[in-house]
Amino acid sequence: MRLSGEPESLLELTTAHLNSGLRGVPVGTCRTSFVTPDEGVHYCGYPIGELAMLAPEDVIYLLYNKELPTLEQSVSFRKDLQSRGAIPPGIEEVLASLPRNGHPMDWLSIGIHTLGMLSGTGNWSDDALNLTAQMPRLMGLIFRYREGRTEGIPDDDLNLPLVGRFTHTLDLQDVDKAVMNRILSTYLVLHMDHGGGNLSTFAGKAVASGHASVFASLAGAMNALSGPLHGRANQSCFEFVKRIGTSDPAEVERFVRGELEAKRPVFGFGHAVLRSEDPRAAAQFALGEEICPDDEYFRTIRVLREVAPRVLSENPKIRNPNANVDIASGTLLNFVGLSKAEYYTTFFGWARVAGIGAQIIDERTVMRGGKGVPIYRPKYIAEEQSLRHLD
Ligand code: CMX
Repeated sequence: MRLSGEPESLLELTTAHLNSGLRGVPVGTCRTSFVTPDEGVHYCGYPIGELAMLAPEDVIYLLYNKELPTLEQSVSFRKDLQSRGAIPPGIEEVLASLPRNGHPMDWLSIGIHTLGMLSGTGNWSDDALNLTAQMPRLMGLIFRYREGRTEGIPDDDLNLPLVGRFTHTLDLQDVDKAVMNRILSTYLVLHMDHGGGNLSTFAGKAVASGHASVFASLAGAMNALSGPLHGRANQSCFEFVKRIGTSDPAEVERFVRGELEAKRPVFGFGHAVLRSEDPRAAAQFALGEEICPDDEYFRTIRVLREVAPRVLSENPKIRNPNANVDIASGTLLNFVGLSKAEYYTTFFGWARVAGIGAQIIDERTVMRGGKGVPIYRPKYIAEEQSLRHLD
C-alpha cells in the first residue's frame, strides 16, 4: 500500500514502515550531528575522531554555535558557563528524600526536573545553557546522596572546568583526580550527540515541541535514555567484560562462542549504522593504551577487540562485527575509580544534555525560519477493531 507520493518525497512510505519505530523514516533535519557508516558520528561536520581530545566546553560551544571557538570565544564561553553553574540549595533536600536503591538514572531525571522547578527561566537558550552548567554539581550530589556521603561535601567551585567541578564535588580519596578528569572529559565529548533520531534525542525534542520546559524535556530524554536497549547498554557492557574474567585469547574466544550459542549478545560489538569500528571505540582504546595498558579489564577488552570481530564475522547476518562505543568506556571509568556500572548511563546522560539541549534550541528557535518545528503529531492508522463502531 502506498501512503504518500509527493513529488519531492524522500521516501515512499509503505505498510512495511508501520509499527517499525519510525526506522528510516525521514522526519526532520539536524544541525548538530550526523552518522556515517565509515566515520561514525560527526559534530557539525567534524568526524568525532578529530574532536575526541578537545575540552568538553569547546565541543559544547561547537554544538550550540556550529563552529569551533577561537581562543577568545572559548575563554568567554567558559566564563558564561561559570556564571550559570550555581545550583539552588533546595535540590539537596529532594535528593535526600529519594530511595537509595533507586536507579541513578531515575535520580538524574528527578534532579533535572527539580532544577527546572527551582531555577527555570522559560527561555530556551538560557535554560539549556544553565542546565549544561548545573550538570556537574548535580551529578556529584547524586553520587554523594545516593551513597550516603552527605557529610563534608565541598562547596561548588565554579572556577573549575565542568568535569573538575564533578570530581571536586565527588571528592573521592585515593584516586588520581587528574586522570579521572581526563577520562571523563573524553567520555563526555564522545557521547554528547548522535544525530537527531536516536530515542532520547527524539523524545526530548518531542516533549519540547509541546512547549514543555527545557528541564521537563531533558528529564523526559533521560527517562528514554535509561532503558536497557538504549543508554543502559554501557552498564551491561562492563558487566559483560567482568564476566569474561580472562585475557587469554583462546579462553576469550571460547567465551564469545558460548555467548552466541546461548543466544546472548556479544556486548560492545555491532552497530545499527556504522559498518566499521566505531571511532569512539578507537579513541578510548588509544587512551587506555596510554593510561592503563596493564589493567586486567583493559587486557580483556584488547583481546576481545581482536577475537570478537573474527568470530562474529562467521555469521553473515551480523552487518558490523566490529567494536562499538561501549566496549571500552566502562573499563576506563572503572580504572579511574568509578567502579559501579549502574552509574555509567548517568555519564552518558550528562553528556547528552549538551547535544539534546542544542537540538531543542534549533528546533524551537531556528527551524522554519525561526518559527520552530510544530508540535509533534505523527499519523497512526486505525486498526480494524477501532473501526467497528462505524459498521
Ligand atoms: N552479538 C550478537 N548478535 C548480534 C550482534 C552482537 N554483537 N550484533 C548483531 N547481532 C545480530 C542481531 O541481533 C540481529 O539478529 P536477529 O536477526 O536475530 O535479530 C542480526 O545480528 C543482524 O543485526 P545487525 O543488522 O547487524 O544489527 P542491528 O542494527 O540489528 O543491531 C546492535 C545493532 C547494536 C543492537 C547489535 O549489534 C547488538 O545487539 N550489539 C550488542 C549490544 C551492544 O553492544 N549495544 C551497544 C550499541 C552501541 C551503539 O549503538 O552505539
